Amino acid sequence: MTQSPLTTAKSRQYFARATQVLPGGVNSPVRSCQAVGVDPIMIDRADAAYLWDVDNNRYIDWVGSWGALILGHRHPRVLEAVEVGLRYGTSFGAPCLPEVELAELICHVMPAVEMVRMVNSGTEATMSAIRLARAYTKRSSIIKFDGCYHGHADSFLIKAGSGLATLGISSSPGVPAELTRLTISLPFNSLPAVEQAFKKHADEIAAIIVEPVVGNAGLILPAPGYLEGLRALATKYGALLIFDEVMTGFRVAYGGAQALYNIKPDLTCLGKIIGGGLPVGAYGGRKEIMEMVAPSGPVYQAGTLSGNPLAMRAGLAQLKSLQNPQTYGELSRNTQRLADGLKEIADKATIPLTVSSITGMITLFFAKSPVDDFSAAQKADTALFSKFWQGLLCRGIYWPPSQFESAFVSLVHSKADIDDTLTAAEESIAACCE
Ligand code: HOZ
Repeated sequence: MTQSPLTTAKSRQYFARATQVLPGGVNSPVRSCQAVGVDPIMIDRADAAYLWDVDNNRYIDWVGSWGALILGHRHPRVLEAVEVGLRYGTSFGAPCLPEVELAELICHVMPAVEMVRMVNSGTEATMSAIRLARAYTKRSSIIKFDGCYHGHADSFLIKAGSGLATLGISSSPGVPAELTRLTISLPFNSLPAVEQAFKKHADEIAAIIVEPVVGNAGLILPAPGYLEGLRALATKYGALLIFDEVMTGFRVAYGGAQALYNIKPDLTCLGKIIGGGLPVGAYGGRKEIMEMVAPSGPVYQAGTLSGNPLAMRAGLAQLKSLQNPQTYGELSRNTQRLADGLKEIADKATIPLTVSSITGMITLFFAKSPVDDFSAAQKADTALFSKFWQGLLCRGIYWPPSQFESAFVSLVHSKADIDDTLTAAEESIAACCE
C-alpha cells in the first residue's frame, strides 16, 4: 500500500502489530483507511481540533470521532465532568441521577421524545427501536433507504452505507435470508417508491427508519417535502416513523433534524454527541410506545453499562455547553465557510466536484451532478477521492477516509484551521490533476 510521505514509522510498526491481533488491524472497518489505499495513522493524543499521531505529526481533525466531538477534543467542561465522575465511580449497574438528568434534557429539547432508554451505541439504539416498532405495530417488515446506515444489526445490513459502501459490499454473510426478506430497502428521496412499498406490503410494515439527513453515504440532503411525505405515509399506513439522528441529533440544530425540518417522528435514535466522546446511544419517543419497553412493558432490552454514570456526565456536560444561542449560527457559518472555499476551489479546478453540506457536516463528491441518492453517490470517482484524501493527509489534514462518510465541523475549528484546510485541498486537487 502507498504510504504517506510524512514520517510514520511508528504508526507502521504499531499497525503491523495490530494486524496480528485485530481483524484488519482495527476495531471498526472505515478507520482502516483501506478505501483510500494507505495504512492508517495510529493516534497518540488529541486536543481541540487536532490529532497527533504516534510519530508526533499534527493533523486538523475533520472526523471528530465521527461526529461525537462537536466541542472538539478535551473540552474543559467535558473533562471536568469526567474527572468528577471518576471520583464518584465508573459503573454502578444501578440507577443514578446523571442518567435521569440526561434523559430530562433530551426530552426537553426534543418534544417528540417523551421517554428515553439509554444504551451504549447507535447500533443498540436502532436495533432496539425496530424491535419496539415491531412489537407496537404487531408487524414484521421495515423500510430503510439505500445508502443509509443504522449500525451493524442484521436487519440493517442491506444496501447499507458507511463501511459497507466503503468496502463496496451490499450485505454481509451471516445475515439470515429469512431476516433480509423483512427489510425493504428503497431509494432515498423517492416518495413514490415508499407509497408503492406500502401498497404492496399493506399491514406488514412496522416502521420506516431513516437518517433524515443522510450522513453515511456521504452527506445527502432530503429534498423539500420528502420528510413530510414520509411522516404522512407512515401515519396513513399505520407504521411508525423512526428518525436515526445518531449523526444529526444536537448537530444540525440543537433539537436535531426533527427540529430543523419540523417533523415529529414516533421514535428517535441518538448516539455520538449525547455521550460527549464516551460510548452512549439512546432511543426514545412517544410515551405509549416507550412504556412497552421492559420493565414497564414486555419488550425486552437491557445492558449492564446502559446509563453508565461517567458517560452520562460527559454527555450532559457537552449538551449543556451547546445551549448558548450563538452555537449553531457559529457552527453553520464555519461549515459554510469551508463549503464555499471548497466550492471555489472546485470551480477553479477542471475536475468535477460537488460539495454537499449542512450545519456541522460536509462531504465532497467527485461527481458532476448534485448527489440526491445513493446511486448518485456511488457514481462519484472514488479513485480520485483516494488520491485527494492522501494529498490532504500528507499536508496534515485528517478527513474521513471514505467517499461514503461525512466530515464533521466542530466549534473549535478556527478560521486558520479552515484556511489551512483549503490551502491543503487546493494543493491536493492540483496534485491530482498533474
Ligand atoms: N461507522 C462509522 C461512521 N459512520 C465509522 C466507524 C469507524 O470505522 O471508526
